[in-house]
Amino acid sequence: MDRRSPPHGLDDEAGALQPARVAASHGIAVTLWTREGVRNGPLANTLSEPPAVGDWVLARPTAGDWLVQRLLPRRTQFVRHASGQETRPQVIAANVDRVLVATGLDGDFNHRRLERYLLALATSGAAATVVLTKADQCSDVASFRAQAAVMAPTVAVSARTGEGMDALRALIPPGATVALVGSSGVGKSTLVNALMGGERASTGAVRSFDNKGRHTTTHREMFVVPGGGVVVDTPGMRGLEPWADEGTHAALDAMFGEVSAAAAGCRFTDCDHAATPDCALRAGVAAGALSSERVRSWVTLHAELAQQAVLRVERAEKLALKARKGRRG
Ligand SMILES: Nc1nc2c(ncn2[C@@H]2O[C@H](COP(=O)(O)OP(=O)(O)OP(=O)(O)O)[C@@H](O)[C@H]2O)c(=O)[nH]1
Ligand SMILES: [Mg+2]
Ligand SMILES: [Zn+2]
Repeated sequence: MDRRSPPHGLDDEAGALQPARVAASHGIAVTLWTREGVRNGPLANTLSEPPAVGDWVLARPTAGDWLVQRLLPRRTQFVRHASGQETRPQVIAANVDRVLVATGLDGDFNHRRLERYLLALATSGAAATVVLTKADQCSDVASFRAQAAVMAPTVAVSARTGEGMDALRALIPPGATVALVGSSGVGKSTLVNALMGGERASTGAVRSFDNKGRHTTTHREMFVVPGGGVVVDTPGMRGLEPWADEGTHAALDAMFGEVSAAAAGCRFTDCDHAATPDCALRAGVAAGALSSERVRSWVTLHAELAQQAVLRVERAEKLALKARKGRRG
């Protein structure tokens, strides 16, 4: 028997490990797509972090379950700032080629929210497309499409009439993995079902008084589109705070190119664009050369990223204190 170490630093036991893809996550276990079919995948407690939907892992097959032992490196990852008080990133989907940011034409469309999604996606490695849903509910689709197209490639669809569904299918070719994200009730699961040609994902009516969804989808799950690639349905997000990553500030400046270029003309390099004298942004807005909304978004998002930096320094301080206490005790 050959006792040499296997490649990639895997240990001797690695021969027993098999590659599998995480198709859904349920906290302490995941659903795995393996070459032997769908398997339940409990997580080994030695895992460095919990796998996300779309992750490739190495798992140890047993009679029933496949024990997830290792996370393989990610090609792309769509990360947001975890909701709640914590300061940590949360991976929404891994190894996705494209993220479809769905927003409803029944009153859900919001520039600020789209900007946040697109900023979070800018450093993910995945391409971004805006999907305007429920086109049948809107009499001015062209105007919304034009507004969104300034930010990212955009398609308008209706699961009800079938409008735009061919354009959507073209974004999910065989071999590709595509995630659908957006607020609750925008019709993500309905689109998945339309792509699948049947009721696969559960859907739920929006509230009649504000058209908001009821958080029908509760976990992230992958589906294979007949004749196409893999689509990931996700639960509606209340909001999305981009996770400040290497490159996020630069991505923000690139998204708001005219604003960041103008800011170079502020007299003071530490201009707060609020009360600091000779601010090129205020001057630009006053002269009608800059959009006040875009300036506000750029300033707000930079401030949020800076705030994250403060929180992370505080957290690092706390961890250091804890480590010192641990050594003493
Ligand atoms: N008029 C119209 N209604 C739609 C369309 N697509 C979805 N809906 C309705 O919108 C409601 C919400 O759809 P879902 O697919 O459950 O929405 P979701 O984005 O998956 O919501 P969560 O799972 O809560 O995040 C349902 O009542 C759908 O019938 C559409 O193209 N046109
Ligand atoms: Mg859903
Ligand atoms: Zn300024």
